[in-house]
Amino acid sequence: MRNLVTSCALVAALAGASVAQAQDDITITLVPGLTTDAFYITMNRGAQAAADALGITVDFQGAEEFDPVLQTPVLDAVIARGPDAILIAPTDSTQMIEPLRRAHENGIPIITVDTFIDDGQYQDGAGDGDFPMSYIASDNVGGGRMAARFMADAIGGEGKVYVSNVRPGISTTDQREEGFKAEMAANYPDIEVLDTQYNENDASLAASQFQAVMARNPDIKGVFGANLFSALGAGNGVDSANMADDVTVIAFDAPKSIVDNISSGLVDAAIAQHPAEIGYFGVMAAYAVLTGQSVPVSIGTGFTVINADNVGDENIAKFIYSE
Ligand code: T6T
Repeated sequence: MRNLVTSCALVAALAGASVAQAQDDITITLVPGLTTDAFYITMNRGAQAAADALGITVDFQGAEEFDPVLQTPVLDAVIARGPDAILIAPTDSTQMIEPLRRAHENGIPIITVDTFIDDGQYQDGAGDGDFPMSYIASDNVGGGRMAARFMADAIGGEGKVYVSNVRPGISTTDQREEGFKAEMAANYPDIEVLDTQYNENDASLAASQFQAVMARNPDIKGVFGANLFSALGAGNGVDSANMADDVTVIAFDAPKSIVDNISSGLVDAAIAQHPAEIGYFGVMAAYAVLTGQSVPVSIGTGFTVINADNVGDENIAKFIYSE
């Protein structure tokens, strides 16, 4: 009996050693929407935590702007290096299909994080971009609906508001706007949603757009900034116009700068995504694919709403994005 136990332990130890060896060789590349955005920096933190837990390597390779023209050559260079899997936040739901097909045709499993390609419903036999294994992200339509409810409450259910957004074609921000408008149309008939202002992910442009909208609509009541730079810019625009007491800003995303603007009263609420969770489960899903497990075709991650009531709570600190 003792010998059997000993030999079982030995077999287990050897098996463990060979798994550890194989894990040492696994490299997953995370391609963010852009490298300098606190959202993706935080996602990488979660990805590294999963890599450490698994004993594998995750590297982070991206462009400096959120732009499919810049993301494509980065992706091509990643494909040429041949990682075991790619996690990517595609910067355009249509334009990134063909570049990602090249990775797929090279036998590299793909998981999209944050944003999706095509319709985001993968592995269902429909659409040109059906090949990624999984999509791990916030519920962006639901988040847009949440933003609309916070906005409506803050402005007393009536008045003019608009969405400050990046550009059409980005799955996440398109869905946030869709959810925001759907919630307003369904439940708040006295709120008028003005034309969306597209800022190309440029906070300075988002700030000057607020001034222009206010010049045309002096009775403007609120702005929904549909991502970090849109929200930061909208807040700065409201601040420069000295309108913080009259205009509600609801932010998507929660870098320190936006959280500081909640403390100062400039931003009313921030819908913090959980980017570290997206990165962590992205790596876990890729590892599952690489080790022959099946994976969910989509994994939804959560939100934490930060406002004046909870901004000082110690439990909130972990949801503020890393920079
Ligand atoms: O809002 C995030 C991300 O979810 C979106 O896809 C692009 O913008 C951010 O990275 C924030 O800048």
